[in-house]
Amino acid sequence: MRALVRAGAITLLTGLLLAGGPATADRLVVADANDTSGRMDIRRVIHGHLDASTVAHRVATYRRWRSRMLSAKGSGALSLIFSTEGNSCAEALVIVDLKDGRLRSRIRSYDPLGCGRGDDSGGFGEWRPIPQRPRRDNRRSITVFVPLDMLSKTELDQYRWSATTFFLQDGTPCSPHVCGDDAPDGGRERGLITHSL
Ligand SMILES: [Ca+2]
Ligand SMILES: [Ca+2]
Repeated sequence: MRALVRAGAITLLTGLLLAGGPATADRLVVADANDTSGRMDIRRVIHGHLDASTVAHRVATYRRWRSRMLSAKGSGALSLIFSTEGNSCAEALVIVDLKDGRLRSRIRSYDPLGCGRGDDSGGFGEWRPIPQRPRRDNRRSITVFVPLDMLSKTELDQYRWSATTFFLQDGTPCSPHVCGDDAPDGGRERGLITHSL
């Protein structure tokens, strides 16, 4: 709950869905400030369900951007970080990119021993492709799906997550303070949003 308070403006919407299907009450919208420059400044993050076994995470930005920003030659990057074990550590990382003209997402274990350092000191797992491809809802948003059985080997009653973007300006890497955004602010284990299942 503390993460929710830190997140700032929060709107709870019930009876709505992120991605179609039967009505559920678990959709959460968390606003993020217009707090960085560039096309991938996050405006809000939203979670919900695609179906009973797959959770959905929408990242909406203030400005329009093309999916090719996420290609190998593009100037942007989008990742989601997940904490599934009820502590302050993050255990899973999802990245989204454009490969052969199609958006894809992949997941792997994240910082398993570093626990908060966000580096590879604990080693990373192998990337595993997520079967459900990300969906562009419009030019300002994207929804990333994650099967719960890929997020955790054990059945979850909740998990926590955040979104991070990085991008270049004029082809030159710039300060993370200028060219990256976390939502909620703080990102990583400090600003994770709780998704109760
Ligand atoms: Ca922002
Ligand atoms: Ca932010």
